[in-house]
Parts: sequence; structure tokens; C-alpha cells
Amino acid sequence: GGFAAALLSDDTTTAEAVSGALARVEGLISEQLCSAHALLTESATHLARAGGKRFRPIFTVLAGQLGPHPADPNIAISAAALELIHLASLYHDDVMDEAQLRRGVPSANSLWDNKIAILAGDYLFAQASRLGALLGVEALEIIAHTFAELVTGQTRETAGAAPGTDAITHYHRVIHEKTAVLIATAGRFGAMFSGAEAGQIERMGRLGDAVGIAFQIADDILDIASTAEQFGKRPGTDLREGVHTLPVLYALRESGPDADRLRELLAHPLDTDADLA
Ligand code: GRG
Repeated sequence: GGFAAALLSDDTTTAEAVSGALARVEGLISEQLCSAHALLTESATHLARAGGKRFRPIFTVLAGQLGPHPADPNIAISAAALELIHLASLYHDDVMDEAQLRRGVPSANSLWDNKIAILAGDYLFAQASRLGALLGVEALEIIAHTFAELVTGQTRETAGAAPGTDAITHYHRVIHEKTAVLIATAGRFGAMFSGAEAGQIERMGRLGDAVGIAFQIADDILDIASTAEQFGKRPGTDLREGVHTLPVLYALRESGPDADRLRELLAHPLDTDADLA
């Protein structure tokens, strides 16, 4: 991947080890996409084949360079399991948002329907669990916990801030759970399976959490300020769903007496596709 290569550009030995591990991750993902039914295989394969940055596996494999055993096969297995969990969440997210576009291609729910998209997501999670089981019960427990956090964050976002909870505090809690925990686990797994020390594992977890939070804030800015071509999905989802992300929360906080007027405008976001047609 371009991303990992860029980080490692002046260290060819490590760069080759990383690209080798990422190729193994792709092989493991492909194996897990097969099923006993052609439609399930096709729908589960759809988004995996459409690309995506593979940020979580890249982070796992990079963290896997830290310890004395960077070639441990569990690094690639855990990386593949985490990408499958991420993929599963994208299928269900698109159903929840009625999204038409993902990774620059039609979403599964628009290509087939919600039923098929939900089933594909369920299948990908099952296959991630199967890879997780190869890693042992401790890692499987971490994977289950990570996935539970992701679902909790999505629920917290859907339910909205509890009364008395500051909106910016709520936002940070949501993005930690729905995005950063998975990237933190990616860092921890890489370090752990390469035999890194406890302190290094802990630090890769903290780094992953920080990177994940930054990553989600960047994604939320792109949802407001990008095009479908740049974003791979249709921007504006958060505004249409009434979800106030960090840039909007800052704008509301800084708009003083105009905050109510701004809130009113945000409640009726301009649908550029429809309204400018
Ligand atoms: C699968 C049972 C089940 C539940 C899932 C819908 C849901 C519960 C969670 C949604 C969590 C979610 C979609 C968080 C956003 C994470 C995020 C930043 C996605 C975009 O990630 P990128 O930019 O995408 O890494 P690519 O396509 O590059 O992989």
C-alpha cells in the first residue's frame, strides 16, 4: 500500500516485510469471503474488492515491526480479522444511513437491498470471529470487546447526547468508541503478536486511539467539505441525519447570539443534488 510504503520509504528491508505481510492479509481476507451461497459470496466480496485504504491492517502490520518477531503469522491474521470487522460495520452503516455510495462504488444496499447488505455484514463478522479464534481466546475476547465498543459508539451517536452531557464531550466519546477503539486494537495486536514489551503494546494502543480520533475528525470534516469523487461516498450524511460533528459543534459554540438561527438552518440542510437540480 502507498501509505505504508510512504512511511517506510528509506528502509527497504522493513518496507518489503510490510508489503509481504499486507499481501498475506489480502489473501486471508479473500479466503474468508467465500461462502456456501453465491449471492452471499458476491455481496460480501463487493466492498472488499472495491478498495478502501486498508488503514487498520496497515497500522497492525506497522506496529508489528516493533517486537522481535515481525514475521509472526498472527500479525496478518489479526489484521485481516480487524479489516473484516471494519467491513461488516460499513455494510450496516450504509443500511442505517440509506447510503448509495461507498468506496466509490454503489453500496450493497443499493446494489441489492437492505436484507442482503445486513446479511453480508453479519457474515463478515462471523468470518472475522473465525480468524479471531485462530489467535486464541484472549485475542478473541479483545476482538469481541472492540466490536462491542464500536456498536456502543454507533448506538450513542444514534441516541444523541444524554441530557446534561456537553455536546463536545458526547462527540468525543462517540468517536473514541465507534472508530478509535478498533484502530487502538490494531496497534496493540501488531505490537503484541510481534512480541513487543508491555509498555510498547500500551503505547501502540494509545497511539492508535489518538490516530483514530484524528482520523474520524478528518472524516467528519470531509463529510461537510468534499465531493463524492474525493470522499468515495456522498457527503452531507451527518447533516441530513441531524448528527452534529466537531466542525458544526465548534461553529455553534462560536456563533454566539446566532447559534439558534444556525441550529435552525442545520435542521434543514440543503440537499444539493435535489435542491440545485
Ligand atoms: C456489523 C453488527 C454490525 C454492527 C455495526 C453500523 C455500525 C454497527 C457501526 C458503524 C461504525 C462506523 C461506520 C464508523 C465509522 C468508521 C469510519 C471512519 C469509516 C471510514 O473508514 P475508512 O476511511 O474507510 O478507513 P475505507 O473505505 O478506506 O476502509
